Amino acid sequence: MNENKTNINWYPGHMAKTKRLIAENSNLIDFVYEVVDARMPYSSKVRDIDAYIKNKPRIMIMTKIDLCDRKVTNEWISYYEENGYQVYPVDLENTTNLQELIRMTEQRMQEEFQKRESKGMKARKIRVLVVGAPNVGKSTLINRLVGKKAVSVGNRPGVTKQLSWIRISDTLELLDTPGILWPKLEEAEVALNLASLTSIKEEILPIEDVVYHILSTLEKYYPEKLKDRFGIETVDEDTFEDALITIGQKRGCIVKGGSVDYDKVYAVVMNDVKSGLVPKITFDHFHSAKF
Ligand SMILES: Nc1nc2c(ncn2[C@@H]2O[C@H](COP(=O)(O)OP(=O)(O)OP(=O)(O)O)[C@@H](O)[C@H]2O)c(=O)[nH]1
Ligand SMILES: [Mg+2]
Repeated sequence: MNENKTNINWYPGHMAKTKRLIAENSNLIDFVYEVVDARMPYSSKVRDIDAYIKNKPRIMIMTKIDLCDRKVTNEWISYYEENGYQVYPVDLENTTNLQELIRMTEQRMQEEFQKRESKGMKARKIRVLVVGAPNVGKSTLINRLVGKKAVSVGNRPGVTKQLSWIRISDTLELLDTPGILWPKLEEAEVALNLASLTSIKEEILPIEDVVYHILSTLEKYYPEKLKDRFGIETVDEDTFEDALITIGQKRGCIVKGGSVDYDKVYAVVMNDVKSGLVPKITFDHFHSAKF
């Protein structure tokens, strides 16, 4: 997607551990919900996932549909469908009825269960691994399926700390897992998208780079939102400082003496995106992606 390489090597021990535990539980897993964020259907898709979920049947759950630019995200959905994925787009904020997803899962598993039955094996629940990058909505999905708060959620990466099985119904059991990434975030744009949309901890990348990325991505794809929300029209390396000053003045990020508090401006921009105050945006644009 981007020829720039980065040296970001943020792959904390707990992510490697999660992958190891998933591999160890592999025999217990029948099915996989691979969760990605609809605003970054490319950047938030865990790169090395096939290696440890093997050929298990899966559905790609595309969350945060309410926050994405549907036209652009639909191009990704078509792309994944053309490549054999079954995709389930969902707004977990406003959807409580996920019966269709349960039905799709049962349908895909039916053949397997018939095989089992014909071998005289006892019927059992379908065991589903829920896996994906940090903060994409894995635990929220589980809570919606159970119909109550069964696992912790929060709008920051790293909320789920351990694997846990949750019973959904007589036919379904889900394994919640901590968010994972992959060992080297080589594509700069991917790392910046993950940081912009709250899937990488804030302190991992320089915040001014992330804010620059947010503003310049808005300028590129959603200039009207850049104008409406932040009151600016252009952002490039020469005008970045001016843009920060404009935002700072507009949003009251001023220190004594009247100058702009840059840290506050960074926080304002990050928080606007994080809280969905700049809605209908998709940072991965299919036509500019280089696979
Ligand atoms: N608007 C919107 N917010 C969502 C949606 N799905 C999840 N969220 C929010 O995203 C945030 C993260 O949700 P979690 O379920 O904790 O994410 P997770 O993937 O379990 O994250 P980790 O456990 O940290 O890996 C929460 O604030 C959710 O309310 C969605 O479809 N739409
Ligand atoms: Mg979680």
